Formats: sequence, structure tokens, C-alpha cells
Amino acid sequence: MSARGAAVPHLHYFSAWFCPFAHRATLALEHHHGHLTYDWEEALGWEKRRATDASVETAHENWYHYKSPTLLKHNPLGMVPTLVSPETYNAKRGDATKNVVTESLVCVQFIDEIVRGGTTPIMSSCPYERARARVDADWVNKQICSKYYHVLVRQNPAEQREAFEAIIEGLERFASWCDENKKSPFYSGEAPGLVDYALFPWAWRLPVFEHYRGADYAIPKTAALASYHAWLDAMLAREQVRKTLPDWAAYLEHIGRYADGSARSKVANAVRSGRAAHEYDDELDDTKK
Ligand SMILES: N[C@@H](CCC(=O)N[C@@H](CS)C(=O)NCC(=O)O)C(=O)O
Repeated sequence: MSARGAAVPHLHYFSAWFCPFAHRATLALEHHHGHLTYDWEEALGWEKRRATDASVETAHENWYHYKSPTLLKHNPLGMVPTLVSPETYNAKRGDATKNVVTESLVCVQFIDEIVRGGTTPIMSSCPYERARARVDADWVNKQICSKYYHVLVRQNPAEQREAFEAIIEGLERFASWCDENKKSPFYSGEAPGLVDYALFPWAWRLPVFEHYRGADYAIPKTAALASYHAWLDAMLAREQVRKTLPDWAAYLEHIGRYADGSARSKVANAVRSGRAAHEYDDELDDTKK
């Protein structure tokens, strides 16, 4: 209940503790902590299955996603994050896919829209700034987040290096945006917004490169990245952000399935077949078979 006694919005949240896309939605939910409530349902896991293709040789069988049947009922594509209205989630009959929100960047904006004041909004009140943030969040997603999977899933060292260098260039561009903001270390305004939350789950995960690809894959402390490192420190200084972080050792183990090419997910399948992570195809890259 809010200060005035009116019920705050409630959501059913299908998530996965390891998923950086879902992490974006969690950051938005925690940004508005106290002004909405949610039930987290862990909806993806990993199970070993006999290989259905011979394109990648690994020491063990390949890993496939186990998906909760309730997630599939509400989102037949079986992706997290998925947000469901309480009415739809609790209904005994009717259309289970009605009032269901998918796609991480859409989820962040949706969460911001349903909160009725009380905290700093994630999206600016200026339509021009909102438009710019959407374009820049999409750019971050394609030029930085997607390349993360190339460094891990592609097994050719030259391709890994090329993707890593593209990430560094992307981070430098992001740093220059933060430089332009005189109010805080964040992308815009005084608090994190869409672009910060688009990038943060991957920014926090980038040190896995050093573990799986070596010391040459550390994010350098160059002058061009000074504002990026200051941004990351400022994000991590926020309790609302820190409480969303997965256990590092467990995450390292999880992402090892990408680093040795044995993970089978839509994103991993797209990257193995030479496409970008954001170019995954819901049919072609599905792992049901
Ligand atoms: N474009 C989606 C991507 C989400 C995504 O790839 N989530 C992964 C988990 S990290 C998933 O649900 N995978 C299920 C699958 O690959 O079948 C978004 O931004 O929300």
C-alpha cells in the first residue's frame, strides 16, 4: 500500500537469476521499490541433452534450457523477462497471453509507466530526451551487449578479439555520453535511466572475459574509459542496484557453457551460426527439438 493507502501496482515476473536481459527488468523493478510489488518466478534452468548437431565439439553433452510450463503458457516464445498482470496470471480461463509484457527494454519502460509517482522516473519527462534514450539504448544493445556473446560463443580467437575491441569502442562512446551529463555520472539527469539499465547487466558481467579469455581481456583503465569506470562505480554505489546482483561464482559457472560453446539458447544458437545475438530467430534458433 502507498502512503495514501491506495494499492500499488503488482506484477508476476518470470525471470532467471543468470539472465542479463531479465536483469534489466529487475533493475527497473528495484528502481521503483516501494511503489510497486512483484512475485519473481524462476522460469529457466539448464539440462544436459544429447547433442542434436555436431557443429561444436565439447567435452560433454550440450546444455539446453529447461522452461517452466507456466512461462510457456503466458509467453509461448519462452523468453525471460516476461511480466504478466495479476488478473491474467490468476485467471482460471481466458487468454493467458493477454496483458503480458516481453522484451527487456520494453519491460523497463512499461514498469516506469505503471508506477504512479513517488520515485525519480526512469524515462525523462521530455519527449525528445525519451526518444534519444530509446535510440541510444538500442545502440548499446546491438553494439555492446550483443558482442558479449561473440567473445564467448565464437571459438575463433581472432573473432573473439574483434568483438572485444568493438565492445571497448562502444564503452568509449557510452563514456562520452556520460561526460556530456553535468548533473551526475549517469547517462542523463540525476539518476540512472533506460540507457544505464540497458548496459549495466553486461557491464557488471564483462570481467568474465578475464576468467575465460585471459588478462588481455580486462576492460582497460584508459582516459577514454575514465567516465565509464566512474559510471560503473556510481551504479554499484546504489543499494537498489547492488541488491540485484547474482552470485559471481555461480554466474561464472553458468557462463562457462557459453565460453566453451556448449550452451544451446536462442542467442547462443544465433551467434554460433554467424548472426548477431539480437538477430536470433524464434523459430530457427528455438531449442525444443
Ligand atoms: N530480446 C530479448 C532476449 C531475452 C533472452 O534472450 N533471454 C534468454 C535468457 S538470458 C531466454 O529467455 N532464453 C530462452 C531461449 O533461448 O530459448 C529481450 O531483450 O528480452
